[in-house]
Amino acid sequence: MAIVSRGFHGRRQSSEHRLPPGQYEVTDFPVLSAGPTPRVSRDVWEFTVVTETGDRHSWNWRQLLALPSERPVVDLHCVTKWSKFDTTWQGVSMDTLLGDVETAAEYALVHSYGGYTTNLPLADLLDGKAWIAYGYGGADLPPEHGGPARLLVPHLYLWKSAKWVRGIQLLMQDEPGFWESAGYHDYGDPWREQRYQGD
Ligand SMILES: Nc1nc2c(c(=O)[nH]1)N[C@H]1C(S)=C(S)[C@@H](COP(=O)(O)O)O[C@H]1N2
Ligand SMILES: [Mo]
Repeated sequence: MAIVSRGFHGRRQSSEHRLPPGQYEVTDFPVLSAGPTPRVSRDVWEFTVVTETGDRHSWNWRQLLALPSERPVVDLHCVTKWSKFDTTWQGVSMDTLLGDVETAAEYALVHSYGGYTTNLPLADLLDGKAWIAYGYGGADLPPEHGGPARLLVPHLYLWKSAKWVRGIQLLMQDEPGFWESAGYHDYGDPWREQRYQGD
């Protein structure tokens, strides 16, 4: 998959070809949180997928770490216009977590510790496009960037990558999350510059 292998081989693309329209490159890693950083202890941390029929699939911290993990190297694009190239993560693919989940749902509403939510089509969580990430830059994911674990869905603007993720609700109909209810675009493709409703 191109998005994963980009950091491992091949010529680096010049930065202008990696920058979606309206973005500029940063080298630091800005912190953007709508509220205080929740401190979630790994002892009580749990990630739960709830299907449209109410079936629940939960993983505690030990169970998450026991799953096969991947090390995606991806570019991040924030709607506030910064992009950061070649960020290195460790986490469990959503394909692994959703592999045994029976569902007819087409939409997902992601929930975080602290109350943040964001929505996306279920298809955007599958086929190697999304991870529950617990490592960043070779270390544990720091709390301000979403540790213990966050959703990583780098092909969409970064507000879709819910920090302090606690669960995903699978839905037959699309339901807007926190920023989507406040006027941000429902889908948020950086390459089509889908920042706000109507873009
Ligand atoms: N739970 C939660 N997740 C969140 C946010 C938030 O406020 N709360 N902010 C989003 C936004 S708008 C952005 S740009 C990124 C920022 O991630 P960072 O702080 O690791 O750069 O997290 C996203 N995930
Ligand atoms: Mo953002």
